[in-house]
Amino acid sequence: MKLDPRAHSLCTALVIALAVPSLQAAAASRDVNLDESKVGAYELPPLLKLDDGQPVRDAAAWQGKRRAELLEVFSREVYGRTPGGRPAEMHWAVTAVDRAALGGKAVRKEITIWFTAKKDGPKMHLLIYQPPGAAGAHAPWPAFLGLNYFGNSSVNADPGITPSQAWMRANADFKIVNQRVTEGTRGVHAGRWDVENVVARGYATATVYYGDLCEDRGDGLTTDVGSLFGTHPVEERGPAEWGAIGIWAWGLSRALDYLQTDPEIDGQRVAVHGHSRLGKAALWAGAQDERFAFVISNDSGCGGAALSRRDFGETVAIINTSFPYWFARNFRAYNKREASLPVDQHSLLALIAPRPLHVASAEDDTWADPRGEFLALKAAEDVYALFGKRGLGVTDWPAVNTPVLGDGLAYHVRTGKHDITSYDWAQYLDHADRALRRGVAK
Ligand code: GTR
Repeated sequence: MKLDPRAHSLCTALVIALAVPSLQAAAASRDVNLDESKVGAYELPPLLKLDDGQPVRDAAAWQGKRRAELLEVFSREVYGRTPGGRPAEMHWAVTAVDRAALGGKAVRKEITIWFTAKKDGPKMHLLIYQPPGAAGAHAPWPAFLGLNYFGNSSVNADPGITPSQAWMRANADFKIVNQRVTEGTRGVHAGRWDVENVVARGYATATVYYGDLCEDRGDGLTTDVGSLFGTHPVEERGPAEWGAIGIWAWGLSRALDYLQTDPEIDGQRVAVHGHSRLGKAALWAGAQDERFAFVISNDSGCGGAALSRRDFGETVAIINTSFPYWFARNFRAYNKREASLPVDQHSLLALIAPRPLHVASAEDDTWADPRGEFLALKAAEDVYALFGKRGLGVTDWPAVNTPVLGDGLAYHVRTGKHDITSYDWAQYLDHADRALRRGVAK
């Protein structure tokens, strides 16, 4: 559809207002393209060429050299460097178990993980639901792991989940005004987690409140996990020092550390997933930590699965301005200069190869550039091919509600808005049945 320029800018402002109300005033005044016919030409940086110009011809050269080069670029230029792995004194305790949760349909477990020896130091709370039944009968269970936005008790109305005491981002729908919330968010994101269904399909599902790791605001960088590593205030950070996305990704790996010790969970078959900003974190976690067996990006957009060079929807300049604490300071050098980035987001997706990867978009989520998410995945196919994986098996962007479950890679775009729905979960579960089930080839 061709629109006249005035109608286009009006429509642009309207779509942004619907997608991201808090950014409406700021973003509408900036230059956001939501018109496919105005996307300019771009060239993606090569995946299969080493920094010294030598071609990458096989999986060994990719794993042995190219992978490390690209990880280094993302660490230095995009997300910032992850300053360390599992702290030596990290320890945990199972604080509650209910073997008859959700009306007997699930086992609920709560675990507190302290990152230092101190009980009053940085910590996170992990919530797990798993299918009922004695450990050993069908266990260990393959699992999904993701961070949540409004505390563990937001993922289900289950009155038994311990509510979070941590700081929460303001949200008019849930009547949160930058405060510590206890009961207020119980069950508010139950639809996004689909716990009953996931458990009924034979999977465990585990989650941590992202605010336990890094509060989603500039000041959050120096508290919690940031404090553990001496992270500097947002504008005083070294150019390659990490930001919130790096911290959230680090927390996902620490949750996996625990899951790999839980005898009822199959730690070799854990999928990491995330929506939107937490989809960016899930991809970065999956790229760095090869223990994640399956990676899922739900509407992760700019700085996630969407190509930065494609001028559609949110841009590098907009995201760095709206959220200066999410990425490394170095990333700002690419504001309006995406073509000079030594990587694009297809390189991030390729870092997940040969492990199964699922990218999902929503038709009305133009801010996240659904087509750009598909094209990044398509471009990552070259690396999957090195491992003998056929990839998506389609050349064109699939129609809405026509999921593509390929070899190693899967993609779907559904009708509707920026969200996670039971339709999305149905696709992830179908993919997981192939990717995570014991006895089924990956
Ligand atoms: C928006 C941001 C997106 C996406 C989204 C979210 O404001 O521009 O990149 O991360 O927030 O996380 O919901």
